[in-house]
Amino acid sequence: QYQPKPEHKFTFGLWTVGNPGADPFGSAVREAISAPYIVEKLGELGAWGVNFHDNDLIPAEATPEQAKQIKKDFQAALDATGLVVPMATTNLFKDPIFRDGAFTSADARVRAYAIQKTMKAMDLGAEFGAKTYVFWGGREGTEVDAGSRTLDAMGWFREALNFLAEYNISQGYGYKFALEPKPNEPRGDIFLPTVGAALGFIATLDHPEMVGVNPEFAHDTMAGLSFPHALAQAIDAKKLFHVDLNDQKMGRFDQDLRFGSENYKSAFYTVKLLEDSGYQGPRHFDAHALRTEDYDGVWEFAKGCMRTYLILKDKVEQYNADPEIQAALAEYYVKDEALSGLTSKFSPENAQQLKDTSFDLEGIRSKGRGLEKIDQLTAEVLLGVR
Ligand code: GCO
Ligand code: MN
Ligand code: MN
Repeated sequence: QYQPKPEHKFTFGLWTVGNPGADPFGSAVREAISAPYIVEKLGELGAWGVNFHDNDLIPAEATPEQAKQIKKDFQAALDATGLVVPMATTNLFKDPIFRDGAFTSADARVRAYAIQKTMKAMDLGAEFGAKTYVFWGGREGTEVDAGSRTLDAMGWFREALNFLAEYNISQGYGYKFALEPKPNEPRGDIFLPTVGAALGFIATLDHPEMVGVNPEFAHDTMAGLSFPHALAQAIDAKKLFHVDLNDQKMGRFDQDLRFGSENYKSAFYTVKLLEDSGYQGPRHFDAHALRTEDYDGVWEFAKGCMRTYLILKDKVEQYNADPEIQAALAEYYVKDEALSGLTSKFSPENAQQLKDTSFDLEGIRSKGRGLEKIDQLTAEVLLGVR
């Protein structure tokens, strides 16, 4: 039970399990491991796929011959394990050239280079069959709002995405783009900090149908926002093109904790939204093992992300089938067919009838909503006593 299988669509980035554990105060604690080895291990653990930034696979300094060999070895590992590459992305944050932004740099040369690098990274992703292309604007932000860059940046970001959308079409890659919002870190303030901000921006692009979001659990949680709320908005907008699962304590530095390790209830509602909505995309874990760990700990971490997801999926089924919970929910969702008929669509007649309706305001006001009971029942499902 709770054994991950490819049909569960669990994916990891090369940069997640391959993270050597360096932080701003300390050096790496684990030696680097190769992409084919990561693929082999993920295959053993039951993952479905693996994702990469261009430079996770091909180091920036690799010669064309080296790049060719790396791709050959990686493909061989994919063939041997059956793992797929559903998503690819660009590293637009490590190189010092991106110190003040990539697509939104105030330097036109940097903006052009960022687009060039992304086109090449899209070529690489397409070689391995990736269908989702993620844009995480890690360096797209500021510490200092000089001149009118805060406003200009929106235009530059739009220009870059419009350019790359046309490139996608001209190459026939069929990518869906997924913008990944984050409020801060590494920049003091990152542009398009929330799912809602990204959705608003997408509507201004030349190809809004091609572009959705990649919400991440930790990013909303860091800022004290609710991840399930952000996820729900993305689902409602039909813009959930990808999802980054992990965990995080609120108000901390970016922790990228094992999925479900910290906020059990939010993790439960995350899985519930993904499963109940029929989301078909990858369940991607954008997290890494604690710096305290060696590679045994890394593989425990990877297993743990998937196992907790499956346990919570089971809990969702249990919750959805629990008669007492469903009865409490039926009371919570007060139905009134006649009123809903009036409000579901405007007409002058409906408006008039609604104006003429009298409500039992005191009766409605004085009745509690029953949420203490629902929440306790939810807690008991999660705590395993129901
Ligand atoms: C972060 C981000 C990244 C992106 C990755 C893929 O907080 O560092 O979540 O891990 O998801 O670059 O675009
Ligand atoms: Mn993150
Ligand atoms: Mn992420």
